[in-house]
Amino acid sequence: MTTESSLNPRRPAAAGAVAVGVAFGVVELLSGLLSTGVSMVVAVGNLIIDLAPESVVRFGIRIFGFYDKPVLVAGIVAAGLVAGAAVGRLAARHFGAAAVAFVAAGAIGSIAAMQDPLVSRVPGVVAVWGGVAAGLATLRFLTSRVAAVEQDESRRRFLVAFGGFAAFAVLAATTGRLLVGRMRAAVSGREDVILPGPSSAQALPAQGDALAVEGISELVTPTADFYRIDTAISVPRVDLDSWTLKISGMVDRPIELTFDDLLDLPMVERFVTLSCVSNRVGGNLVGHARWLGVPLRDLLDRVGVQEGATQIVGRSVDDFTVGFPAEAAFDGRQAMVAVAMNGEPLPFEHGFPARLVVAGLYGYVSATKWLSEIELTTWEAFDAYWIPRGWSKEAPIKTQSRIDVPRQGERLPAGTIPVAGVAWAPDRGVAGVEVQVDDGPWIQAELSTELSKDSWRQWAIDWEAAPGDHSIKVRATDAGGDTQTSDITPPAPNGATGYHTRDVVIT
Ligand SMILES: Nc1nc2c(c(=O)[nH]1)N[C@H]1C(S)=C(S)[C@@H](COP(=O)(O)O)O[C@H]1N2
Ligand SMILES: [Mo]
Repeated sequence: MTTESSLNPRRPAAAGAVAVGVAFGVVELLSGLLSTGVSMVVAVGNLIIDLAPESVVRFGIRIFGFYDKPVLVAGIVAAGLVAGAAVGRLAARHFGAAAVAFVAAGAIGSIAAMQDPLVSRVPGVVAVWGGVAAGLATLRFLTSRVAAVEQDESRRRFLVAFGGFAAFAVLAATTGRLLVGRMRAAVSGREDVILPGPSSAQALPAQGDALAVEGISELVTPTADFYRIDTAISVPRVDLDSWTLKISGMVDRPIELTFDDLLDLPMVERFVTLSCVSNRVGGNLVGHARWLGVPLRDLLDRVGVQEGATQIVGRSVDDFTVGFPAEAAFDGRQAMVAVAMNGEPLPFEHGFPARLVVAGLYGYVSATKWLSEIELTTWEAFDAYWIPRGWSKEAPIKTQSRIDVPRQGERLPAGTIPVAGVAWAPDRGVAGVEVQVDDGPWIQAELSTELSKDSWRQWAIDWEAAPGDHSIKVRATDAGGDTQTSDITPPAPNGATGYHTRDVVIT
């Protein structure tokens, strides 16, 4: 006689987990076949990020850094499989209850698909319910096998069925991922972009503009080394054929430009330092690149900004938003809709086909990647993405300096040691950098040529190092004569302050 208690409890759990695996696999496969746009697991991840309190999101970014999104995706899959094991046990007794759990998961997936701006809704929802159906069918089948008597024969059959479904799940998911990836790469049109020349460009750095110190940050950050920060789990691959840039809101003549329209406008090319507000003192969430784009002012003059418009809102294809004072487009600073970075069309990670670059403002209030709309409104009428999450609405980049060499804790022989790094104060300009060793005097460092007020400058000194433990500090002064503050504050809510310090051992 077979009773529940005589069953191997691992079988129902395994059946439930593999049924969820099949559901994931079929959702991914259908996502690829139906061209939903992004993986539904990613869509669920986006939903979680949207619903999670800001502190949790920040915590994830801090702990997992660049891997925060892959970790989230892996976590969703793992949680699904664990929940599946529980549902499998339930199914052995009440299949109806297990079915309800699957339907509930399908409902969450559908909500994620509906609210994710990068998902085509109908295919997304069809993929989700296709996965639910496949998962339930798998569970039904395996549950009937589980109920068979504990014999070698039944065990073997269960294992064969289990292994078959597991292999199918992995194959379906992999195929789906490949299809999604291929489709997104093919449709973007990025390879075919021919960049126009700028009507006004800053001279490229000449030999001798940069300081020759081993280990110092390059004068212009290579694109591949440029930091990347955004809320996107999978980088949007915008299709140029359907992409437009709207300029809307408090303007006299709203327009909608195609990428070709944008490229037909006069372009400028400028060096601008971009920094993330989350950059810690001495951190590397800052970079200096050459940006080609249309001045924001030119675009706004075309549409005619109305009296009383005090805020410029930048929206991206994935619904991320920034907001900054409208003044920034007209006060003479560099502010542009950029289409190229260091002479190449924007990489997908950095906002292809177009992004905002506004000198002197932290990225979270200004630098919208995958830009889809520029809206003129009032300062009071709208708070952009990070503002309700506790970050300041006004966010000028603070003057900062960083020691690149020597490294923290490095042991070096006594003698002449180069101490070097970079300093930035966009859009004011860096006027001077000073270095202090232990309690010694502040020593003026040599500076690289100033490419622009928005550029970072390299700095260096030759330090005559005597044996012992030493602490090296750096501070910069902007062109207005303001020296960065020694007060130590964290990145939240509007940028870290304090002097970057490195400890070294001289032997
Ligand atoms: N669409 C979109 N644009 C965005 C963000 C984002 O999350 N989504 N993050 C902003 C932030 S916080 C920063 S610091 C810069 C970083 O630009 P980068 O990744 O090209 O270095 O992009 C900004 N633009
Ligand atoms: Mo940022």
